[in-house]
Amino acid sequence: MKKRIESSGLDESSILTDARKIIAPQIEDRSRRNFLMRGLTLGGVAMLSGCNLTDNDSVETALSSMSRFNDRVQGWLFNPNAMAPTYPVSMITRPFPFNAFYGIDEAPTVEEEGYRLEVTGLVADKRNWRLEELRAMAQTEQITRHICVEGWSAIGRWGGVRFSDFLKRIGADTDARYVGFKCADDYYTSIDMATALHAQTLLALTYDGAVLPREYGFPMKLRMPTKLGYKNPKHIQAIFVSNTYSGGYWEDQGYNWFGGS
Ligand SMILES: Nc1nc2c(c(=O)[nH]1)N[C@H]1C(S)=C(S)[C@@H](COP(=O)(O)O)O[C@H]1N2
Ligand SMILES: [Mo]
Repeated sequence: MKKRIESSGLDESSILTDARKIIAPQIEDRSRRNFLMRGLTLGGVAMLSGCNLTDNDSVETALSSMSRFNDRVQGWLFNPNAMAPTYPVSMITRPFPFNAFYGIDEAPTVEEEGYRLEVTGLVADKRNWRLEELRAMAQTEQITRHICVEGWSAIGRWGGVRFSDFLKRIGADTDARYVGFKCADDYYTSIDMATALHAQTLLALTYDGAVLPREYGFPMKLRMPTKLGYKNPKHIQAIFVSNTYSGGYWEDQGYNWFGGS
């Protein structure tokens, strides 16, 4: 993945140092403070401030809005039930950016015909799923902000099955700790059960009202507005419920596993 923030001339470590200086005195609870200080990323700064970190002016705006860091923002960070902001259609970013650990031409082509979503681990019903069966379930839509840890964000419109509905349907053990994902391009990640059950966590089958295009993750991606971009797996082939930690593609290279609220 390209370091876009560097090419825009922004200095990542000094932005984070400033942000930590602003936030630290405002959080009384020591374990929360340590947690946030360790996990803070540029994506986190963007998320907390609602600003795109594209140039020095936007960094200034972000830092000054973080100095008004308050209970509402802390609630959003630490409360697994708090909702991420949603936006009007007019604010959708067009064209929506592509990102992966390779270029857009290498995005995998998955054929619908032979495709089966594998479901394994701590679930009552381990059968495979065809796309048609997922399309037959109740569908919902959201317009939310995707925040990439590299310092950009974009607003998009995703539709599909509420992931908590899917977990119920397969009889997942919702007391288990993790849900893991394996993708068609060798990407993988895992999330905590509270986020898996969050009302805005979506097994996305569409983008902007049409079938999810190849580059954005056909046949399906997990869309979580409460998590940074790299926690949102595209081209999902297998889902497993487990009590065993299984990391993720970027997480295993040092990115924060929690990656969001
Ligand atoms: N399968 C897969 N999923 C992935 C990635 C990837 O390389 N492969 N990259 C992640 C990162 S870092 C980002 S920012 C988003 C980009 O999603 P987009 O192409 O829809 O913008 O996908 C995430 N999910
Ligand atoms: Mo990302």
